[in-house]
Amino acid sequence: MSKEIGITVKKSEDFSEWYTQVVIKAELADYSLIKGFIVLRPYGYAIWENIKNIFDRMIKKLGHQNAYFPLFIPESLLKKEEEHFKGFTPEVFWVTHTGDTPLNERLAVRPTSETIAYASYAKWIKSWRDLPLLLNFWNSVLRAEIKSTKPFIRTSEFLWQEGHTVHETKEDADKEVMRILELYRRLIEDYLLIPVLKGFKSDKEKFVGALYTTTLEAVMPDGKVLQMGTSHNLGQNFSKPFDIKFIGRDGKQYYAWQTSWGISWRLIGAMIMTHGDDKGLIIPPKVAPLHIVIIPIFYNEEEKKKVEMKGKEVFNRLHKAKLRVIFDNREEYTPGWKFNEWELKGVPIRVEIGPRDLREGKVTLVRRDTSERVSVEEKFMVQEVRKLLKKIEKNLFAKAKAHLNNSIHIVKDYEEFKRLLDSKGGLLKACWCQKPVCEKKIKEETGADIRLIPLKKEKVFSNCIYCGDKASVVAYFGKAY
Ligand code: 86X
Repeated sequence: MSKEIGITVKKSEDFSEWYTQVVIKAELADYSLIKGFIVLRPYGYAIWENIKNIFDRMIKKLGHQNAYFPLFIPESLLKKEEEHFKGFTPEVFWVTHTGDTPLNERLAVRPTSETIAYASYAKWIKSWRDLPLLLNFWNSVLRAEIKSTKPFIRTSEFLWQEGHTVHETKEDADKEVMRILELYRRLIEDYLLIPVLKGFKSDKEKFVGALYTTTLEAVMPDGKVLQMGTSHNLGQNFSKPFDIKFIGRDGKQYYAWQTSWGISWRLIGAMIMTHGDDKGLIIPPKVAPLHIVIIPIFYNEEEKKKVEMKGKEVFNRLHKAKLRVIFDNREEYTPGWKFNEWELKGVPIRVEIGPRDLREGKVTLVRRDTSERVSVEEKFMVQEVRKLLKKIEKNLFAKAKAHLNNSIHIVKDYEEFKRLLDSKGGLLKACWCQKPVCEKKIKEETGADIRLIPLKKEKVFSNCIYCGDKASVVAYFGKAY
């Protein structure tokens, strides 16, 4: 493979350029004609489908159902909850015409579906017997991103799921918020192999429409912190303006309690950043479009025939074992070229079949994550592949976990806070008095905000990192993407 086709920068030297090259060259996505919008290519879409299928299975097990709401939201509806809408106005795309005829009322292209969904919820919910209502939407949303855009991480249109549930009591909504947060943790840690911290957002960072917001945060290799998912208790903040009421078990009328939660294709961006290396992508097996690529190696026509036959046989065995496998017997490329290409694309295991393997009744397995080679007897191949996939998962998660642990710094002093933030980034664990002004000043002076306050309150170990007054919580600060 030529230099232009492979990645030309080191991950450790120019992380941003490395990231972009991996996205484009591994054919996950491409830039489009419109700034801030990307094209999700088949290989990237296949990863999204895997993520979607995994999470879809999880929520359906808990009783959620999928639905679909319109792409357009009438302006009056979007502005019904004025407070919630205010800060977001610059991000909204508007439709003003059909053909050449101006519309009586502008239509917002959905930036999130609370308002359009809750207008329907108000009609559907009458009694406590209609609750809980557990719906989820797989769709795309549009938010004009002007400042900075980055494939998967920040784009003006993105694929996501948004869950919107309705409950009888605050406690039921609390439980829903937390069980979804735990599903997100499982998806992100056990499938995408990215360790996260769970926590609450501060009042400044929470969703304005929520009573409280919970979050999952991960630290990327450049020390920046990335929000991986979020789950809100909306309280009655929407049920009141949208008139979502129900007759309770006691015959009286109540406003309902709601939650909303989301994850997006940003998870693909986090996966690329976390696991990739100088050769390109490394895709965690459970979300990989392909687990295994088989590459035949031969030096003459006679060997070619035999290796080709064996390759097909091996393919069938792996395929029957429900492994995602491709037999790359393209004749227009050399084995070396194929190695590079599939390494760039992050396929976890390469199976090489050469004349010597044939003679010995073996195949050679090569790990993408460590480049380790093992020669295994053909009859044990399927079980060896399974073992190797498990080992790869363990290794990828352990490496990422070590990075997360090494990225958390305990700080008691503001000068050290600034020094660490500039030199290492990551998450700075510091005590805070919970006065908004300290949080605001820190953000202004350092660019770091409170990424999370741990779910289980941690013991305060100093005075407020900013003002020196008595502190009331431990917060994790960091610079966000
Ligand atoms: C906040 C809240 C919530 C469901 C989630 O975080 C997960 C999935 N929704 C989304 N949010 C907005 O409400 C919003 C509203 C407008 Cl009008 C906008 F232009 C941008 C927005 N961005 C985020």
